[in-house]
Amino acid sequence: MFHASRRSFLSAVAATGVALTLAACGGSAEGGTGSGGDAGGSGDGGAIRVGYSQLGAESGWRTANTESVKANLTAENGFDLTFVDAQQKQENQIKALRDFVAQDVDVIAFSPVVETGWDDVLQEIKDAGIPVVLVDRTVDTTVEDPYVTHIGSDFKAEGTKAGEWVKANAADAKIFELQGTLGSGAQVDREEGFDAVVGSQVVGKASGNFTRAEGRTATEAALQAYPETTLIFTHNDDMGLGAVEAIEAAGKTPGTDIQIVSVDAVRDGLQALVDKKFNYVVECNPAFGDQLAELIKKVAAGEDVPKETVVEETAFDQTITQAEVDARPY
Ligand code: GYE
Repeated sequence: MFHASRRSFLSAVAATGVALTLAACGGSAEGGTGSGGDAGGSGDGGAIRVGYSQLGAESGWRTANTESVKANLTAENGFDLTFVDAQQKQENQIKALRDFVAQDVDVIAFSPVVETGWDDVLQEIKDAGIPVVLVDRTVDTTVEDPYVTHIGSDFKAEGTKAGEWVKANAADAKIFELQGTLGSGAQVDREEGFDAVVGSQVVGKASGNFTRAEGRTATEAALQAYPETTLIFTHNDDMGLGAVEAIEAAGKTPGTDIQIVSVDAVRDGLQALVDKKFNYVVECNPAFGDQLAELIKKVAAGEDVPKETVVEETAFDQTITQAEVDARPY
């Protein structure tokens, strides 16, 4: 099912109390780790060596997610983390994954920037017998059983929630859809969920690559191309905040002239709700580092884990208070 035989052996050894001998052997491979790593773990004492490829630092969500991962995969919690940021480039991620294979880490965790294009590297990881924990976004691959477990959001359900709010609250809306990184699980599935409810009202679509700057430029172009737009569905808060800038620069009022429905619910997005510039925000929860740490421990020990862990999320409208926004941890 998954390729944890070596890990099962490690855990069995640990359970019988000869872990120290084994850790000493493992220690001889020292020096292979640390490229881009900043966790400072020494790798001794039986720590679980995790190679983590984060896809980038494109949004408030991603920053919060990185903080949550780093706060939980600590040396004190028994991890030796090598964390590498791919700056939203798939080739950087593939390189990091190959480095992790060369370092023979215990577990590889990664958040894939797009869904396709992973076949070769996933096969290499599988051949090396290193278990993969997929974080946040998903993959679409021909490799069989490419990962042991996935933890992340139900992006389609997020899109559906957004669509249902529009259907109930802005039934005649003419919608511009501000898409995330094209080909990413978050874009593909949010769009599918949303469009299944109100897709017939979508007058135009363009990608803002999940960043504020590109969200602004895409909206500037959309205001010209689709002047009939009365509502923007943005696949994340950062692009929505860029849209606010574009709408205001065009002399219109976001939240009123053009309503904004968003996903994420980072503090800046929720502040825009209080300020009546956003109308509805579906939560996407980035703070699952604690659950991830537990999963990785189990995977490293060869224990059974669920194939899917879906993080819990809610949604917010303009009834949110300033106090709630101020209490938001990210
Ligand atoms: O919604 C967006 C980020 O994959 C869930 O990526 C994540 C998305 C998140 O850039 O802000």
